[in-house]
Amino acid sequence: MTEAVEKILANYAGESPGVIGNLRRLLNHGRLGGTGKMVILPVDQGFEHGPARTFGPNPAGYDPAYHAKLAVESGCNGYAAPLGFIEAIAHEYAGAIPLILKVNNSDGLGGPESPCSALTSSVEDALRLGCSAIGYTIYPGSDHRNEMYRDLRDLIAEARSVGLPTIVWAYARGQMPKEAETAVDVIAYSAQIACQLGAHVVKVKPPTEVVWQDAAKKHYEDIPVGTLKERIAHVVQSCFNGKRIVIFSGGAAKGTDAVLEEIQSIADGGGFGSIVGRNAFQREHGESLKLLGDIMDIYAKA
Ligand code: FBP
Repeated sequence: MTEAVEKILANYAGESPGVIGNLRRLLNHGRLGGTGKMVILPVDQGFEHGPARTFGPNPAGYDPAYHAKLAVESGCNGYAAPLGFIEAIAHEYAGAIPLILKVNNSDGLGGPESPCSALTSSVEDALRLGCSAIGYTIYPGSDHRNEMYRDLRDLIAEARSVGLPTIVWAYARGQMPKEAETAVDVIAYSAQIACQLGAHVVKVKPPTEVVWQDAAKKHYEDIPVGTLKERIAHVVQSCFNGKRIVIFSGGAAKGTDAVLEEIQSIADGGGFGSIVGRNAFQREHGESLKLLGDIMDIYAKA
């Protein structure tokens, strides 16, 4: 037990021991175990973007075993994936690394206006597969957001009743242009919604300098958001003043320097960590191990 982890968990007082225990498991596992920071490997892009876009750059990734092994070898805090990928590896990896079952998913074959992920697995599946948490995506900005919020309310209640925490992917999309999805006000707002819905861990994209909502613009005159470090700090503040864990996604594959520069800003801004998929598993095995190690080193020093 470390002070850093226990300080974070104190913000979850009132939760059931099962939920707190699984959060402790996530925070204490892997190379960053005990630091209060976390790096998770998410591999749901096969469902979200399709197999060729996802696994084409590194065909070893068509095999579900590849990702669980990568998550363990690199020392990630956890591994998140939809039902099929978790079912394929759970017999070997449950207990070896915290598994996170992504219980809803959206394919890339529908229209962009009113996105709504389908429920693709259950809390019962998560228990059966030895998972430490469930994951769920909301799309604030979609016409279907209220259905998603209602489903999430039920899922959090069910997961909590059996001691599982919920990680919420908060992705604004739907009735807004692409640049609004990552606007700093929209990211902070989406993160706040996830916290208000009862998320134990929130996951958002790194925000840009854009402020999208007219009603929010004048308030951002007084909030420093000129640098990524400042924007991260604002998102952390928006997650109950740092009392909820918020982690940031890696995004589409990019150069190593760009990835590490972004991670440094996330760490400097007080972010709790990263959930890096494509930038990890789309690289050749040795390179992805090196990059994940370098990412963890940045958080370890934060
Ligand atoms: P990446 O690091 O690959 O961005 O993964 C994080 C993630 O949240 C995945 O879980 C999810 O499939 C993906 O991002 C969604 O990305 P996009 O918004 O580009 O569809």
